[in-house]
Parts: sequence; structure tokens; C-alpha cells
Amino acid sequence: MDDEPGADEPGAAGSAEPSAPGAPEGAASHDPDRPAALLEFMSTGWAPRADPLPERHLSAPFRAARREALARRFPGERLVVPSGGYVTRANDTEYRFRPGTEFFHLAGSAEPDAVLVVEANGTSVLYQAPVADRSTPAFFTDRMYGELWVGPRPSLEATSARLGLETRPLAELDELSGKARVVRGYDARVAALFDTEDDADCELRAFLSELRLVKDEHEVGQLQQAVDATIAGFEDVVRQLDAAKATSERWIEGVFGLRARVEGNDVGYGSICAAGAHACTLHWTDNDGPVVDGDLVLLDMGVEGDELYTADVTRTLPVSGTFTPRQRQVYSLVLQAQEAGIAACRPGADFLDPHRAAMRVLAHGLVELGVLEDAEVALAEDAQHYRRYTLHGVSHMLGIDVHDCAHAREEVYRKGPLRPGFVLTVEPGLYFQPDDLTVPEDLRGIGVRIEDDVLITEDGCRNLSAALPRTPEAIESWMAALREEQGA
Ligand SMILES: [Mn+2]
Repeated sequence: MDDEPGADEPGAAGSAEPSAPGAPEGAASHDPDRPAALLEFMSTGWAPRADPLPERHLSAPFRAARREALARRFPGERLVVPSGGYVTRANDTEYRFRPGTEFFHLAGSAEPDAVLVVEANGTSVLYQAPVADRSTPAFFTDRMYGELWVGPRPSLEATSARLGLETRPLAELDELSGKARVVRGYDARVAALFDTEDDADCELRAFLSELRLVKDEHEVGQLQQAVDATIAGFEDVVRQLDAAKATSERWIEGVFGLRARVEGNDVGYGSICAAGAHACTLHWTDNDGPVVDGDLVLLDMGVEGDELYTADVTRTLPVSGTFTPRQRQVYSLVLQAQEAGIAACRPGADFLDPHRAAMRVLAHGLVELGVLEDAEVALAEDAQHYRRYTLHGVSHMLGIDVHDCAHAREEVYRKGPLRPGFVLTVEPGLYFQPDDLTVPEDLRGIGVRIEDDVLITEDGCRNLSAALPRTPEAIESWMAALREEQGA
């Protein structure tokens, strides 16, 4: 993607334009000089554009309904929701842009620096940068925004047609001022335009988190697509386990990442590919360890779809294709706990009921495994010793963010009831650290987690990831079939 070698010294005398990092047109320190004659030549000889307007996106009516709900909650107020800008990875290279969750949920645009404003009368306006035309050299000198560097930006008209939203040039946002509620944390420049109050902004943020608790039909479809792509990714990984054995956990991460980029936008979070005792590290993402026959490999991975909804699925597989008796015993206990958790997923139940159900099963099973002496003693509110081995909660909301709705008030999320349309994970685990002297020696270094994505329905729940095998028997035959297919 870069320039010809032998570029002039940065900032050399006689530069046609500034080339220091942060220069207005986005030139980098290693960019070659551009003589005026070149700039002039570059600005001529381009065919006119006549791109047809895109069709209205399927999600547009759903997003309109969300904006209406927002306007109803804060009538007569101006509400400002920025998409955020590029985040620097190093010097003049940026991470791939991902719009802010609240912004994308309401507007559906993936443009950086854009801002959705819901006005006091309830109408919505999307401010975004207009197409960078060729009247200035920026289109080929600006590596962050220039069309020849990053591709064309959608026009205001095209965006309006696709999203069903009024659009205005970003520069017009600067004409706004006065009192507003702003979603903070994405764009300090935008927040600074308005008179804001901390409490009012927190209330807005909480409402937007709570607005995402109940998934509409379009969102459930998006989540199912992300789950289906994730299942395909798990299959890819099983087919390639021999290559992982010859290299490292990284092979698994790479194979799943390929599926995520081809069928979706990306992975929804850093893939956890944890073989052997790495499974006991909850968020193992170094993924640089060996994959060895006889060990288990814990895979916690999710594809994020094109509309940014992500799956979050975990399976713990025997590398060889067959569980040892002791691995099977631990695995079966976690599965039993997960089944109890899923059975507790129904409207009206507490959010924490699946957690409580799973923990009861695990605590009693830990006695049978010879880890705990007395389950009831371990479960006592003022002891909770079982948590040394279970480590984490069993559920979180799932949506555009892997840990979705994180700013919802406690009384409607963690301490509230489950409602139809909620999508949450059920993911108990057991982790026996390799140096834990409180567990029998043959259990040390075993970590098992099983995670599925569950939609609360009118009368119970639907497991969106049920198509991925879960019982030890089903896993063994599924792995055998995939590897046979591979050998054939
Ligand atoms: Mn999870």
C-alpha cells in the first residue's frame, strides 16, 4: 500500500506542502514531495460520476423506530450521538474503523466522525463529511481520508437514500450550540460544542443501553447469522487441527479469523484459543502455545457480522478427537450445569437465575470430583469457596457489543427479570489451575467452558447456537466426521 522507495527526506526544503505527521492534508513523514505541476495534473482528467442512489437498507425502519423511542424518552431535548473517529494504532496508522455502538444502532452508518442529532422536535439529522471531491489535492495526499488512499466515501444523498435519514455536511454541526445530551467517550470535539451535564449524559447512555436489551426481529436475524458463521468457523478449526498441532494455537486463531473476515466484519472480540492449561486463563488471547494430543482445547470465538452483531460461543474439544475419562467427567459436569442454566432462561426469571442454577450443579459436582467436601457449605453466602473453580458469572447480554447493554441500570439488567427478546450467553466453566494444591493432581491444568447464545422467547428460550454439538458423544462424532472428510 505504500509509496515508491527512495522518497525524499521528510520535511526537505522545497516541499510542495507540509509533510510532517499531523499535516492538514494527512501526509506522512515519509511521503515524497509533490511538485505543484503534479498536483495540478492530478486535479484534471477524471470522468464525471453518476452513481445511482442505493436502495433503502432493510434495517432502516427498525432504526427509525429506535430513534422515535429515544425522542419519546427525552421530549423537547437535543440528543447528540457521535460515531467516533479513527483510533491510532501507531504513529500514522489507524485501527480499522468501527462506529460507536449507540450511533450504529440508531443510524446504521459506518462513517467515521459522523454525528446523529435528534432535535428537540423529534426529527433526526445525520451530519457526516461530504464526498471528498477532486477540487483540492487532498483526495490523493490525505492518507486517512483521501479517496485514492481509502476509497470513496458515500455521498450525503446516497447515505440519506440508504438509511432513510436527513443528512447534512459535517461542517454544519459546528453551527449548533446550547444545551444537549451527548453520548460521551467517542468524540470530545463534538461534546465540547454543547452545554452538557454529567448526570444528564449518563442518563442518555443508560437509556441507549436499555434500548438494546430487547432485540427486534431484524437484530435476532443478524445474531443468528453471526452464530451460523461462527459455527462454520468452528468446523474450519476442527478440519485444521493437525496444522495447529504442527504449529500452535495461532493457527486456530488464524483459521477462525479467516471465516470471520469472509462471512462477517471481523471477530467480535479477540479469539481465545486455549490448549491445555491455557484454558485456565479466562481471557487467554496470546494463543501462542502448543496444541497437543491428549489435551483439551478451549475455543471461545465469535464472528461479528456486517451489521456488527456478534456471536459469543465456547466449545472445549479434545485435541485427539476423544475425551479421556477424567476430561469427560469434568466436561459432563459443566454441560449439566449449562443445561440447568439454559432451563432457567425464561421470561420473568431473574437475570441471575441461570447463574444460580449452574452454580448449584457445579458445587455439588465438585464434591463428586473430590474437590469440595460439602457443597452446601461451599455455597453458603458468606463462603462461596466453589468460586475458586468457577471464577466468573454465567451470563451477559449479547448484541452489537459482546458484553452488550453494559450501561443499563442494575434494576433492569443484573438485578432485573429476563424478558422476551433478550439475548444472553449461558457459559459456565470449571478451571483447575495447574498449581492448585486444593484439587486432585489429575485434574490440575484442566479448564472447560461451554457457552451458547440464548434468545428469551414468550414461553422459554431458544438456543441460537444449538446446531454446534455440545454433548461429549456428539462432539466426538462431529470431530471424527469433519476429520474424515479432510482425510478423504
Ligand atoms: Mn461470553
